Amino acid sequence: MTRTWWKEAVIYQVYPRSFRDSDGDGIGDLKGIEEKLDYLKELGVDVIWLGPVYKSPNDDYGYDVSDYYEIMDEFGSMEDWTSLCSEIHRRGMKIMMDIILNHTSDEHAWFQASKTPGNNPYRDYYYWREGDSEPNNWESFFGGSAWKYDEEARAYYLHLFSVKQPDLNWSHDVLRREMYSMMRFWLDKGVDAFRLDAVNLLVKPGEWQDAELAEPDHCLAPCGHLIANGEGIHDIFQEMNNEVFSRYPMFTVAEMAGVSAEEGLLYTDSTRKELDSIIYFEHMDVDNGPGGRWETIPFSLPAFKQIITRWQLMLQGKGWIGLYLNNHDQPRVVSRWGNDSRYRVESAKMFATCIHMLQGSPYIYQGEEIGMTNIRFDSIQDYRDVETLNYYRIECENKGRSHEVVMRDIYLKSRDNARTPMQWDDSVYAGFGTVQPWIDVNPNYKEVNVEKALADPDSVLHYYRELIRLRKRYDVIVYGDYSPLLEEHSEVFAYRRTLNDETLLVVTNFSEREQMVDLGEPTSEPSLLLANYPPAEEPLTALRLRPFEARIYLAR
Ligand code: ISL
Repeated sequence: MTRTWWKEAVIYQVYPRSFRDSDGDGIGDLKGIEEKLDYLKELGVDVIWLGPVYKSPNDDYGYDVSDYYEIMDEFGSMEDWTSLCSEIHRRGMKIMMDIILNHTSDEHAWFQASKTPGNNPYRDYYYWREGDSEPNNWESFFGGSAWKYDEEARAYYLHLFSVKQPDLNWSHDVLRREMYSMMRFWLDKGVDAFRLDAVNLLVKPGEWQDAELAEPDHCLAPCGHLIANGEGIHDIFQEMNNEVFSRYPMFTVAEMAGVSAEEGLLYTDSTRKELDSIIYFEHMDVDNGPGGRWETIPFSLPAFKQIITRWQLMLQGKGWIGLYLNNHDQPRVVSRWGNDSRYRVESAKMFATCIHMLQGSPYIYQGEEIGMTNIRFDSIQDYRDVETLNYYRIECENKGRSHEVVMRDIYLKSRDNARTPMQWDDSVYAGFGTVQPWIDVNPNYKEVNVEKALADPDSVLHYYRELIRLRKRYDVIVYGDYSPLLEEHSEVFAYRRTLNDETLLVVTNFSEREQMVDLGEPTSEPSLLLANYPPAEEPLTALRLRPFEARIYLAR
């Protein structure tokens, strides 16, 4: 067992726009994050992942970068960033930057320059295609065609995400070098880690063949399977590693939709010198129907367990993953697969237990640690996310579906579920700021907020602190081998972790009903390390699990 700092780390994701507004413009900012660093330190997290803070017209809230070397006006200045970075370091924490490589904003100087037809050094930074019609039938992740015609350029450009996010051409040597020096710029400023956005899409196929639209992939746009993990992608990461990552004491986590465990191993196998770890999507796609992510089918625990187990076993001893159930693109898991009314606290703690005890580095998305829930706005006017707004327009206006029916999908899956302001206290605007925020606060803020959670020893927040404390104390949580238990059970997820003479038993009830389970005769007397209910005296052979109950046992 070789100790690796980032394997031991817990990462906290800040969505800067919604974390804390310090200057009264309704938008979160860098100074606001700095104000809350003691809170994060006390929670026990090691790394703060900062969502994109670069200059951006905010079509996709920072994921459309118009200048990689400047800070977005709404968030503050480069001085504010430097101060935040040093305050994070002063508290013994580290900073992870979100790096967007697949596309820029259409307002980026490169894209503007690339429009001039003819002999132009920037033309091939993007995918421009001349002709009378779109080069193929590809659709974007955010709905509608993946091609847009530009009058000035007299050509179509490719955008896998919004029309304001043109895809960069990674086969272009000069462009790649530009990107490597941009990454070194941030590392030279003291950044400790990168979260690499959507990077398994970097390579596009040499031919622009049509996609099979009748069979959309569960999580990718209908063209996604033609693009994801394209030929030559590993060469790019080996080059990037050599040019950038290997020169710094840093770590990388790659966000990749449409990746199998086999492919995940290729990307993160430490001997291949590409990426350190991966955030995969397969387990989050179990409730997506054949029509894609807006079509919701019931959650299946057996399917979920199979995916988790496949990844755990595939990467064991070789690669590494980021563990998560929440982020800024996903609805809140307590509302999605738990029960956000009667069992909000129990189910939030249960999901946290299940995720934090697996092998990998756990990610906590802001507000998850207090059990924040999904949002339901009556009017589409109150939504802000480009993907959600496009979906509403296409479904209602183009396909003629009713407002009520489309809103049902949006309540379940909109990314805005996770983007409402952080709930700090029960004052007006939940302590996020002093004026109406850019997106409305969840009305449950009087009940669900940090101040209240700090004062309640049984809160979700105190439970997260315990989980993190356990991770720092028992190596088995970080380095132990994984083996599944009760594989056939449809309501209970249980597994074992082992390292030398330490064994951890984790048992989680994913249902609202009581479950009787037999974990087998223990080899030694197990002790209960943590549970989300008062302890019950039962042998491991006859556990009676209450709704959403979670327990962690240690045996030596
Ligand atoms: O979340 C998804 C669909 O809602 C995914 O398809 C997601 O868009 C994809 O995995 C990439 O996500 C990342 O890049 C996007 C950005 O909008 C997301 O917020 C980001 O996490 C484009 O930069």
